[in-house]
Amino acid sequence: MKKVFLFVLLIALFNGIYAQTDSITTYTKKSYMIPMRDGIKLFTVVVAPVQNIKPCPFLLQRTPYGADIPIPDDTPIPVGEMGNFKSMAKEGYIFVFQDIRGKFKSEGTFEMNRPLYHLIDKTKTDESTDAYDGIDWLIKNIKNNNGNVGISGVSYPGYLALDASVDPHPALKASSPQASPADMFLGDDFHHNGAFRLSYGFEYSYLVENDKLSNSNFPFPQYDLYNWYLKLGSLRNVNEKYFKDRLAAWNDFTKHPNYDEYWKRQSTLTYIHKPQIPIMHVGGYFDQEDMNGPQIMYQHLEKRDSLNRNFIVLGPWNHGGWEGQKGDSLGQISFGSNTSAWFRALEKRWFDYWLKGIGNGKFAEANCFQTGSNKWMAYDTWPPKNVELKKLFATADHKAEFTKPSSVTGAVSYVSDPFSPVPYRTLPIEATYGEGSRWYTWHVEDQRFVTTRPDVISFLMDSLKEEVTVTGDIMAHLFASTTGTDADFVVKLIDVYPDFNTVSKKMSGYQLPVAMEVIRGRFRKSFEKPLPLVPGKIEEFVIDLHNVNHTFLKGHHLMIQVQSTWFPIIDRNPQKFVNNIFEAEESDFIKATETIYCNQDHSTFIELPVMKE
Ligand code: PG9
Repeated sequence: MKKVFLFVLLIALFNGIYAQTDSITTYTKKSYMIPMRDGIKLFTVVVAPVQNIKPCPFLLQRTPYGADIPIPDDTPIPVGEMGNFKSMAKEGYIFVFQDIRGKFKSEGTFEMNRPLYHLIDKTKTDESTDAYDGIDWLIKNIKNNNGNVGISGVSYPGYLALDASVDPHPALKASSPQASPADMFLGDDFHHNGAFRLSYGFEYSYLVENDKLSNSNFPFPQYDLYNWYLKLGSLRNVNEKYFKDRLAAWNDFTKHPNYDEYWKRQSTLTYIHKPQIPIMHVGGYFDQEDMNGPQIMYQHLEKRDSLNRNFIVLGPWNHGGWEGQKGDSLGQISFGSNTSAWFRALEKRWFDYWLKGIGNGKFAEANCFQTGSNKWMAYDTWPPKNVELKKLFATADHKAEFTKPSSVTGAVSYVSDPFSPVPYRTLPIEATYGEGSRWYTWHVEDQRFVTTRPDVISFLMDSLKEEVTVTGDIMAHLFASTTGTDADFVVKLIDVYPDFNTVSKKMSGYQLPVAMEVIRGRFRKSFEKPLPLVPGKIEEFVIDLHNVNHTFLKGHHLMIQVQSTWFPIIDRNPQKFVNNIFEAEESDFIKATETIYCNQDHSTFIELPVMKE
């Protein structure tokens, strides 16, 4: 969730700061209730230049988080304090913020991730038709517009920007969905490879569905939630004790434990197949909410991008990390430059070209920051083709090597206990969006806090004699068995800094997770039809660790890490197969021994696209 623009604007107004500008100096706000085709009215804020200048395009953002700026209509807004939009504002844009159906001041009913109903039934409304109707009204009713509209947004608003690009209004000329989820069962906010994102799913459904008029934080009785979620026990207790069947989204999670029609019809992968207007997808390698969406949607649309309208930007960011922050570091990790300002300039060029005809319209297919070496790289295909696929194998003596293990029987085992799950980040686990939350940086957290646990196993490579750059999608192939009948596996690719890091001593030995992902074992063959694991049977688990662009520097080590709990971001797998984990009994939760195979016949490895010279 991000609401940086409004926040910066408000601070500016309360402080009475008025900035110097070269051209347009002042904007003003007006509010409207815009009618949709079914008569429902949506609350819309239009922030337009006061000066009578040449006609401007619109930049639209739609949101479930509250569009209003709590100042009276017609209050002058100084351009110098318009947050991320400052440089665009100076040259003339009309900024529009709209509450979606059923949220805050808009009429109608909210539906989380509303499917595109109009594709099947033309009489129905959805986020695409609402964007269309809003745009139609804006170009006809707001004076001094140039007839062109762009749409952007981060996360939910990014997903709304993507939806608006399906059957778009003819005035909608370009879009930039940023950190937009694609599929909520396979890889974004609520599940990853079928494993339920408990703390996020619980807290987010309360956030948006507890109250129409606010973003609600669940009133936890304690600060550190590791024990709170553990004591919660079976997920059936959520409704019994807290939500009382009141939250539609949570109820849907519990009723749809598999990848069924409910998930498919709201997946953007199901209904968006080609870019109908120019689209610039934006994502962060360390996005804790929607890392996968921008990557897979770009790849999905690229297959049918005959008119070259599909572009991608990937940066070293957490969720929306290019907004309101410099993007020069995340947690302890430094990126050496202001990556947000770099992106802002590109974003301005993007909309200036499509909406105002400024510039030459030449945009790199992919602008993907390279972490480790800390530089922006432009590619004409993404992922780039000049790579060699190399297998990094795990060995029975806890090493990682580029040569296949020769042993016949090598394997490593650990006991996974759902009553003592591995925390996904260092305690305290603050409420996701609560005070002091470190939710925003856990994707770069030093993994030494778990490396010594007996239920986390690591495979370390010797230190590198030459740097290795991994660019593109990385896949883990885990050969494993369990004594239970279901199991989760989390695989991480880690950059281990030298024992004595001369660049920054405090980073010595740091274990930076370059990529990590979970799979719920029952879904190894099909997300639609879960299957129990057979105790003792060796199976292959293929896990997509997503896109990276990272240089492992000379003297660093590559490390593979495997564990079977990641709590409470991922709910506890009972480890005994049950039909619906949301209805598991306490007695279904059992300890299990997991074995990872590292031998000739079953060799666990991560496949790395290594950049050729
Ligand atoms: N990650 C949030 C979200 C996006 C789309 C659907 C549900 C949740 C967000 O930050 O908006």
